[in-house]
Amino acid sequence: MIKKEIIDALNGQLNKEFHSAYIYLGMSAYASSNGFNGCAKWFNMQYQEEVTHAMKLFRYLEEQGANIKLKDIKALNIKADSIVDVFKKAYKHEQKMTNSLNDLSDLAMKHKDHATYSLLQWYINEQVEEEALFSEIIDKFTMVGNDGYGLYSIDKELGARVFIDPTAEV
Ligand code: OFO
Repeated sequence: MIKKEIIDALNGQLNKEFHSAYIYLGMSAYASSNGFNGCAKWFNMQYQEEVTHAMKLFRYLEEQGANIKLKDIKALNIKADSIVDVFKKAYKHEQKMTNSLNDLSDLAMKHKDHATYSLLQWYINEQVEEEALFSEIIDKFTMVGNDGYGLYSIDKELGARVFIDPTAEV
């Protein structure tokens, strides 16, 4: 039987995943309104990915017969100086998500909740990929600086992203 402290923490994480989706949708809007349509598409895919993260947690809570709480999602206002600044904020956000998942994993361990611990390892591995992805994009933008053709090329490359549901069973 899953413990109340774990359910509360997972409900908190559920809210953070939906909030992440919201953040990326906001970043997508920032990118499109600043002429980076490829980046807008890329952030829209990231938004969709975060929804799948949230829904994986949602299903787990359901399977555990836990009381699911859908809390308020904080309003947001993306302020950035440039497109690379947006990706830097996203990278920082992912680092915060990693810390949150690590704390949750510690909690599951403390309660000897192996099922939740095992679920959380999926998220933690996913975070390694996400952080690497953001860091790689930031490096590319840093490399081109303000060069118009460079920015255009990165935007085009990011716009080619195809959505793959990371939670889909293979
Ligand atoms: Fe990218 O954060 Fe979800 O887990």
